[in-house]
Amino acid sequence: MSNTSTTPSSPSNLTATTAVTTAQPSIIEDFLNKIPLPRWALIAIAVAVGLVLLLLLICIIKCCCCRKKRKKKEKVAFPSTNGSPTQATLIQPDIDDLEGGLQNEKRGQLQYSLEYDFRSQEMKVGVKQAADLKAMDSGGTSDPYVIAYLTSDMRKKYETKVYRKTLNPVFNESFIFKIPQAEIAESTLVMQVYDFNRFSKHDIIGEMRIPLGDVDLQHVIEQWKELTEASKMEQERLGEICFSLRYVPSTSKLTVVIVEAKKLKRMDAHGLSDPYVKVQLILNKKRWKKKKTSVKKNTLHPYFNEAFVFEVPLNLIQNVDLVISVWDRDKVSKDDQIGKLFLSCRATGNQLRHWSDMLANPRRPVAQWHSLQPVEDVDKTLGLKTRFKLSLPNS
Ligand SMILES: [Ca+2]
Ligand SMILES: [Ca+2]
Repeated sequence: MSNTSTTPSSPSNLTATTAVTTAQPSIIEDFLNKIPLPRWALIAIAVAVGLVLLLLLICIIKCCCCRKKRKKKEKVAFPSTNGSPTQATLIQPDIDDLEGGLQNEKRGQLQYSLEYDFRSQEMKVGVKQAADLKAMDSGGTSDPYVIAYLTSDMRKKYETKVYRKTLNPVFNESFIFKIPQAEIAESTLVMQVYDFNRFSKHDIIGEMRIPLGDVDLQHVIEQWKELTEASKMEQERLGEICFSLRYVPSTSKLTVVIVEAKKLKRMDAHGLSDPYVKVQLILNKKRWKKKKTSVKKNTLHPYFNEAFVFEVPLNLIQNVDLVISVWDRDKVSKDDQIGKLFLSCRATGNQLRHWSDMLANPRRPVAQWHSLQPVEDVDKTLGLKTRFKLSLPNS
């Protein structure tokens, strides 16, 4: 034991000490010599302290890095706001900023009036005029028109005339909505101002939503209101379709010409849609006859111009439902319905008008645009349960 211990008295140690002393003069050496611990213990302590310091340093660096990463993550999470709710809570302040920015965009104002007749249960909506509308066309103007509807019955939509090249149109049109008093509180009046375009899809300038539950309908209301950005829900429209109808009673021929569709909903994740149209006749709630157009690949604005002739005797024309549905062809999975609508004597609004125009003008083709409606809604109205669901295109 004593041989290995490095006491300063041992001769071998003395030579080592003098060697160190010549290399690093006295003060540190004196200090170390005064500490009553062997040299190896001092080295061990020094190493331990060094290790602790190193560990501390690593901890500090790691903490700093984590904080930076977390900040980066918050920034990355922002674009995918429709992601998980945890992300949404993380980025709350940024979303507020964004919404503020969008709402600041001026879209113009709309003057409207509201009058409810409690006796006839009718809501009279006046679309008076608009001012300072946002310019949507390259010439710095717009071609505005207004679509008005109640959320309680989306099938009934009214449209004003289109006013060309103006940002301050005077509409002065009024529309009557049948709505029971009991349904008023749940319903919202929506007025959307669109810019008409002859050769491209119509742009929405802005909209106004008036929850009728908040309105005092004892009085006639007339006021101006600022237009806001159209809500996402309404922007996600299913699309519109134009077709003409012609009925010749003497030959019992019903001719349906599917002209074109526009603003169709995008159904394919990596593309647009591959639309085609099915034309179907339903008699007494049962599928009777059907035909379909060709498929137009990768477009939301397909042009078909395809005619279909059905034989429908005059005595059946009152009992027949004409169902027009737009489908998206898919190679891998089964085809999806984008939207549909039906025309017959039991239809409402635009559809009923088109059908009765056709009957009132025998032998003359009558063309009209229609908004596609959700498949479930139309099927429900038609009374088609699952077993009557329109068959798949391949069947
Ligand atoms: Ca325009
Ligand atoms: Ca497709």
